[in-house]
Amino acid sequence: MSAPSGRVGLAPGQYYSKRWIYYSAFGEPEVRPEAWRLKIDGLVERPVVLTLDDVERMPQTRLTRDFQCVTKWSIKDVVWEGVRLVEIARLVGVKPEAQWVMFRCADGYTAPVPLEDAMSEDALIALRMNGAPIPHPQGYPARPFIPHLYGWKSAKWLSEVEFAPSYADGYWEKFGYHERGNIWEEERFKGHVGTHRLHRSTGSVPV
Ligand SMILES: Nc1nc2c(c(=O)[nH]1)N[C@H]1C(S)=C(S)[C@@H](COP(=O)(O)O)O[C@H]1N2
Ligand SMILES: [Mo]
Repeated sequence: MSAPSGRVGLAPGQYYSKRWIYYSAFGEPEVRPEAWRLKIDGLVERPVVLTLDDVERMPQTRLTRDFQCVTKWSIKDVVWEGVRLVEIARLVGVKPEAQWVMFRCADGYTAPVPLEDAMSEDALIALRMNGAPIPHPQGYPARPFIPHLYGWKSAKWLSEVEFAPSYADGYWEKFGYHERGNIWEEERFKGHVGTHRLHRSTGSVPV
């Protein structure tokens, strides 16, 4: 499966690192797999609330893609597995007025992405990284992953996918980070005068 742009690998202005840096702007929430739910709602014909079992039973896609944080570190060749966002969209029937997707998380973190980017063929709701369930500090049990967008759009501890008519800021966008965040266009900040601040980390581990 190819990226929509046909491009994979290290994006401009990035460097490969051996270490993930775990970010959690609101700390790490407690997540119990049996209590976890994923709401799919907003501009859809048939809103649903999915259990982890439900998501695991949907067709799974596996792909190898780099992860690229806007602060310039990238992790090479991460193996991602999960459900394609187009499958989720098909399940609920997205209305034609929908233009944006807002990801909402158990910790209160939010991240918007254009519908078009979320509907690219390699955009996933990931349940597994490198052959194992997503580790808790990295967003267990689910995080969206859209390879051509910066890592802040990969909202950890995902709890809701909302289809929306228009753009709204998420957590980082309020600090001046870009509406879309395309890695090939280096869409790091809105315009050129972002009032951005540095990410806060809770530690790092070797891959
Ligand atoms: N819930 C939540 N998701 C989040 C963040 C966060 O602070 N909270 N940080 C984002 C940022 S800026 C990046 S680069 C990645 C980092 O992923 P990692 O913690 O697995 O390294 O998570 C993204 N998703
Ligand atoms: Mo990031």
